[in-house]
Amino acid sequence: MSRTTAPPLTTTVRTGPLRLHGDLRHPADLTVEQLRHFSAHQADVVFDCATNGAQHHAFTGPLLRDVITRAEPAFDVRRRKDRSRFLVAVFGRDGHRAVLSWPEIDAEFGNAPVLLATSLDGNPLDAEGSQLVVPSDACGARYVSAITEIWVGAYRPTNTEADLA
Ligand SMILES: Nc1nc2c(c(=O)[nH]1)N[C@H]1C(S)=C(S)[C@@H](COP(=O)(O)O)O[C@H]1N2
Ligand SMILES: [Mo]
Repeated sequence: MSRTTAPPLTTTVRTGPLRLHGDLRHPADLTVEQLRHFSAHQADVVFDCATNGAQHHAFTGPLLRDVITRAEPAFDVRRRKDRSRFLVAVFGRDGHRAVLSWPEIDAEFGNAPVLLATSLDGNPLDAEGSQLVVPSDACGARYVSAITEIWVGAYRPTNTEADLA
């Protein structure tokens, strides 16, 4: 039988959970609802956008540090020089991506209060996906929205003496 009416259009594309993976003992797929199980923080931020000028937003969500810590990065938590090797890459659904370093958000290093937002200006982000919030950034490029993936891993130089040690 041929189709006589068009299928209903979906206006909201619901994202899948955010994939947290890499050098982690407990990689996880996390929904925005699951991010609400972590203790929530707020950030009132202003950042500059190259195309739209100054943007002012209020975000709520857990600290990126707390979410990654739950997944247990494969470093020795007692050793600062082990923790200092780790990178964090954040990917958006449209291909936009940004990197942070673990020491940037580690309490004993930069201690930056970077969030994984569950709401933006009071609106829940369940349909859109979480957004990275980097309050210490002057520009908006690392405020990656509609996050699909976060990779955590150690930087590994090749063919150096340190690598062989
Ligand atoms: N997924 C995704 N997130 C993104 C971008 C993008 O292109 N894709 N652009 C960034 C840039 S350059 C800015 S300035 C802010 C803009 O945020 P706003 O639209 O809430 O003002 O989003 C950031 N997050
Ligand atoms: Mo921007």
